[in-house]
Amino acid sequence: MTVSAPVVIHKKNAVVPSASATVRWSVSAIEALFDLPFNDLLFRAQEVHRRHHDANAVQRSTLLSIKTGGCSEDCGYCSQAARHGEVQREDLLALEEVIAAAQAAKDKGASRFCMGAAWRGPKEKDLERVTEMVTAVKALGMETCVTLGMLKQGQAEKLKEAGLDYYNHNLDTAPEFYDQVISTHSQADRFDTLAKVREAGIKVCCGGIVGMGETRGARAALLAELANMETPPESVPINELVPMPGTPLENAPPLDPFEFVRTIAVARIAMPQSMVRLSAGRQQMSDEMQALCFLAGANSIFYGDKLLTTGNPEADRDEALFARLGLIPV
Ligand code: SAM
Ligand code: DTB
Ligand code: SF4
Repeated sequence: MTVSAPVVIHKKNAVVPSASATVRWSVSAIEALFDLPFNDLLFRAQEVHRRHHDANAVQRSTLLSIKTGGCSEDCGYCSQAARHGEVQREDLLALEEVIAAAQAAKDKGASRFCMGAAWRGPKEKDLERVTEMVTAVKALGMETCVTLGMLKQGQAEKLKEAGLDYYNHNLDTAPEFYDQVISTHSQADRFDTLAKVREAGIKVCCGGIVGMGETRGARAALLAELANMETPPESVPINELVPMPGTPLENAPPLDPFEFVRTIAVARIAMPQSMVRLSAGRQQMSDEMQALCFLAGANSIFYGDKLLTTGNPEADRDEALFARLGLIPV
């Protein structure tokens, strides 16, 4: 089977909604990649991966939930939505607690520290406290990332001034599936914040979740949206749904593991220069499954025994896996 080559466009520092983006990858070209025989797809992904990245290097970021639960939004996958009533609301952490967690992550070998908050978006006084956290974590010699929800005018600039390297804000799913999963904000809102982040000169971390009962076509449409951004995200987290009790998606049908590996491989081919992050869902994956994901082009992970509210493989298990596979942490 032949797969049409991407149309290359070169416009720097811009994120545009898929509706108006130049089509670098059509959804059907992405679907054709998904439809390849598994071995052909992985071979192509390895070729692209080796052309653009060190084949054995894997970047490690540690996550910390700096403000947990009580979120006003209704994302169908998320345990932190107040209306799903599963996670106790906690206040924004104290600066000292954040610094201690970042230092511990650095001591364990993480190169980036990502702070997540269960907000629709930050209030000004909250943003001020987050900027202090960013500056303090940066001073430890780590890269910084935050995910705080939607940003208002001027907030991205404040984060940039504080020393922020990355802002995580996912498109999460295909445009046609989005309002079946989330009703309190739209994908257009997400693009609006992504544009503010780019404009401020912060690197973009943007991906999505698979395994929410979406079709393969929807997975292809999500990857096409990401790949067609004028500047594709520097970092693309691919999360496998962790079905959380009490959420509308708690009984979502499990995704075929090979389909998850295919999603990683297609992301790698469609976004050759991006870091592709094997994100949520790793705790449920075997070592063999993770090895396939690295072979498919994943080159970053979340590292440390907790994501935001759910578990992640213990650092020791990851160390052992890296040693067995000859992977080099960066
Ligand atoms: N409130 C902010 C937002 O929505 O952008 C930041 C935190 S939110 C928890 C960050 C991301 O975590 C979501 O965009 C989603 O991709 C991912 N996520 C949340 N719950 C998940 C779950 N149960 N399984 C997999 N990924 C999940
Ligand atoms: C991302 O794409 N995945 C991370 C990070 N960005 C913030 C979060 C995963 C959350 C998994 C569910 C939880 O721990 O609550
Ligand atoms: Fe709130 Fe983010 Fe969870 Fe949505 S994903 S409910 S915005 S914390």
